[in-house]
Amino acid sequence: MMRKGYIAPSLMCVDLMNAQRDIEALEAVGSDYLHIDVMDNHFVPNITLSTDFAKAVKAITRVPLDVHLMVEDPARITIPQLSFLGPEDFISVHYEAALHPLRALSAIRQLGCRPAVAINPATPICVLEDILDDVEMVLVMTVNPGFAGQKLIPATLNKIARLRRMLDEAGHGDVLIEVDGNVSFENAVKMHAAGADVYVAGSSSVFAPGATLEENVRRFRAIIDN
Ligand code: S6P
Ligand code: MG
Repeated sequence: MMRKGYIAPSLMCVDLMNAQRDIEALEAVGSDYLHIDVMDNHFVPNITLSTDFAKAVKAITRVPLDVHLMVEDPARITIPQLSFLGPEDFISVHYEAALHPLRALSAIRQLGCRPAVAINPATPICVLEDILDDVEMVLVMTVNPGFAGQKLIPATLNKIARLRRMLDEAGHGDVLIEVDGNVSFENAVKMHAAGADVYVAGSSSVFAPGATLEENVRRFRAIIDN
């Protein structure tokens, strides 16, 4: 049985000089989450959006936020800086970036937000086995983290399917699977078939040129809703 899909446009791809206009358009057309990439130029070789940006977005939208932390030692400074988030918002930490992933996940829970763990394409799903009680979502990177506009790593499709099976068999069927990286209209079909729930939509779908944000969101939703 196909599960309901949720769309999470990636704000790293908005026109920064018109961020509020784009966020309002994404809200009006019914985005389920707004995905915010926070990087530190150490865990990944880039710097994009910040916790301050997330705070500014939170002030102008009712859409839940999905804050993806690509920072080393996230519990030290970054998670406490997100204390303005609410119970509807996700914060994800990378398994590879937290020396003590369970400590970081419990810091998210203590903040009153929804904890999620993210894994790089090269990280096997078996490392999640002892974390599943502590997460509401697993974010599967389908490209190496750091940049928009990359190509899907094909092996990650099978990984989504194996993770779905692992979650169901472990009695954690309620844990969502999020996919992030080159989630194009074409790749979303395959990710949906593999069992993904939350789709980070960036330059290869919702922000693709040639159509409006509204048209692209509608086209995307038709794929993940069927
Ligand atoms: C990448 C980041 C992502 C990107 C998204 C962009 O490190 O975590 O959330 O913003 O992947 O989408 P696309 O379609 O350009 O790959
Ligand atoms: Mg991301």
